[in-house]
Amino acid sequence: MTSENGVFKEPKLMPGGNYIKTGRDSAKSTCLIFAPHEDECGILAKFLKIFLKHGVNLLHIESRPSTRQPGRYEFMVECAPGGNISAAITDIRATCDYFNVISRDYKDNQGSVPWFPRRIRDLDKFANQILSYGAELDADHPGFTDPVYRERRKYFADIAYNYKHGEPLPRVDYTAEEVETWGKVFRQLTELYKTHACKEHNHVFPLLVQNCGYREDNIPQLEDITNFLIDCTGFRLRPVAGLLSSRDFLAGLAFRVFHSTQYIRHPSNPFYTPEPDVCHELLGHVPLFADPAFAQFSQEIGLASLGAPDDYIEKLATCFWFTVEFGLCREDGDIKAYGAGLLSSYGELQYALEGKAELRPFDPVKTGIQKYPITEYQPIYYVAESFDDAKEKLIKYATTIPRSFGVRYNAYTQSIEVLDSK
Ligand code: HBI
Ligand code: NLE
Ligand code: FE
Repeated sequence: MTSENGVFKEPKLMPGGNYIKTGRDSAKSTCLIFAPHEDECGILAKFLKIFLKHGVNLLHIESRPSTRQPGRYEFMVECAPGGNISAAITDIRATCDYFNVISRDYKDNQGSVPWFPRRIRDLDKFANQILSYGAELDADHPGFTDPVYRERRKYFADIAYNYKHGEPLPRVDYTAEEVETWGKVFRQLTELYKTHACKEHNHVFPLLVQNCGYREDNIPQLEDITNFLIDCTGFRLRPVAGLLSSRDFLAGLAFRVFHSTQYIRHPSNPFYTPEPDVCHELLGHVPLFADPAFAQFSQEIGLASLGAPDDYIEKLATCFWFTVEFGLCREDGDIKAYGAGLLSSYGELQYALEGKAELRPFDPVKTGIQKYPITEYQPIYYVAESFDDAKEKLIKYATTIPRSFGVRYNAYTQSIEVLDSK
């Protein structure tokens, strides 16, 4: 497991092999939005000459009435990678009242907005941008020296790489050894849930047993779970090969999409692993995503992250860590667990409620800057009053994130509407 100050490192692109190019890739293009100084005849032709001069190919051109300056027009152009885009940007910026760049390489363009998915299908672009996966397990991972386990992880990675939004989630035949590991985790945890899990988790769990094949001798299938979640809150699962960057992972939540691993932890230590695995996703996360207030809270973190600057992505990821992953909540005077990292670890779930760790009230401003370890039990946990209270605090916090636009999710079109001003 790789970490840097307790935060997952930015992903490196996986080398060759699995990278299949499927037509236009807006994650690699640069999008410019600009309003020229004056509406003069043939202004578009002038701009096109600038792109020609700098060898920049355009994938899409659109002119539209400006909401910033009524009565005037602005242009949106999507540039293919290649050519001298920076030079074209400099030339065009000089002739414009309004100019904005949306790009995956936002660090190269001062003041530009990081690219973010606008349609649910855009999430297909994250598939190959993962941090670590089966074939490249880190040396400190228990499965690193186990060739059978490594091969198996590769199999799961390929499912995720090839998955496209809208397809059924591939069903997997788990081996007897895998089912045995699941069984150990399942048996121990379901005993603890009665006393340690929050009421929302305990409410949903029996429904998963009834509807999705949650049993000691069966690892449930992502396809059955996603159908259940869609009925409950509209949350859906997508298979993922490993860790995504915090930016990509959080963006999925804005669409009520949860990136779920499908492989299972190495059998050497069933009761704690630092990595997400199918036990963690299915026993920890899934029950909570079926709860409407929790689903809303999760989506708000996602919406707040879209196009946010890097330092705020880190703060939001930290808030996510101390709520969705390791959150505790107050319940009729008791403290219960709702964080998935606790609900999937027999070891840490007991530890978290034993009174050995420090408990603090959840407050995004403070929680968002707390450092944390990712490969051992947490020294500090944050306590939420309720999911609604945590959500209100987060929405208030999100208004302090510097961003020149607002966002709204349109559930009918499953797309993000970008609002000109907040
Ligand atoms: N990627 N697949 C996956 N699963 C996670 O839980 C996950 C991730 N990437 C980043 C991440 N978690 C953390 O940075 C969160 O705090 C956002
Ligand atoms: N430590 C958790 C477990 O053992 O299930 C997984 C945490 C993933 C962030
Ligand atoms: Fe998780």
